[in-house]
Amino acid sequence: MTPARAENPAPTSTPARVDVILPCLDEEGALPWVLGRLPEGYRAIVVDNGSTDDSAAVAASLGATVVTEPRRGFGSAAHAGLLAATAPIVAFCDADASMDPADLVALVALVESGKAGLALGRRRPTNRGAWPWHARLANRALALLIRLRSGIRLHDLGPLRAARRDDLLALDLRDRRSGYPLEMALGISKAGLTIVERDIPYSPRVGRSKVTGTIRGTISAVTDMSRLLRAHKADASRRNRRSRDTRVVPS
Ligand SMILES: Nc1nc2c(ncn2[C@@H]2O[C@H](COP(=O)(O)OP(=O)(O)OP(=O)(O)O)[C@@H](O)[C@H]2O)c(=O)[nH]1
Ligand SMILES: [Mg+2]
Repeated sequence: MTPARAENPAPTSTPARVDVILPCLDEEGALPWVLGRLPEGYRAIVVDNGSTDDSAAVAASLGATVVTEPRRGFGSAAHAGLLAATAPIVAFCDADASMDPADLVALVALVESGKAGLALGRRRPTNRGAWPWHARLANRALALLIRLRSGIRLHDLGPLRAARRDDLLALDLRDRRSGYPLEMALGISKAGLTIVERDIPYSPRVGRSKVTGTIRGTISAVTDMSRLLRAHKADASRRNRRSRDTRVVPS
């Protein structure tokens, strides 16, 4: 399989403070606004995941680092971006203009100050068109399932997020589809790091909806995540049993 490839890495003289990974599948219409909203000192890494439009050329012309990841899937694209990142803090943002990269500043501050191991943007829709009812319902059910199966209390496994690059690499994430954001949250929590949420505005995307805008996409995302949660619960029970079995009994 062809490995991910960085096409125009950032100049080495000005290392970025934050690398922003933007998984991208046919987002040429949204990229100009998204890339224009990046805060100072943040580098855009656009991971082109087999776009058939001009996403890669548009991103490169606007100064973004473009990584090509031919293996399809949100997790594939996100992970290729993580492997290409070099800044101490990495952030993730959808490339569809549904969220504002400027909102990353608050999330990055939480990570830099040590208050969060993983800072998540909790999506607050700006109007009724921003988040279809089935996606909102699925998200609520997922948050409840996460709480029941893992004890992690969060409202939204939002795609806008920030963490330390080294912490994420240490998780050795394996999911390459929609389960990637959940696997990250479960891994961060298992590593004893704190997850913090902050509200962020969520607007209607630019361009055609691919995942949550379709019922099929939502079902496939929920299936991926349920599988991960089952595995997490089984792993936690195994670890509990093992620690009970190996407990030293005082004589
Ligand atoms: N769906 C999908 N998105 C990908 C893929 N690779 C990269 N992406 C990008 O991942 C980001 C999130 O995907 P979206 O299509 O916005 O998914 P979503 O926000 O759940 O749903 P919609 O915005 O309603 O489509 C976007 O920037 C996509 O362009 C992939 O294989 N599938
Ligand atoms: Mg979207």
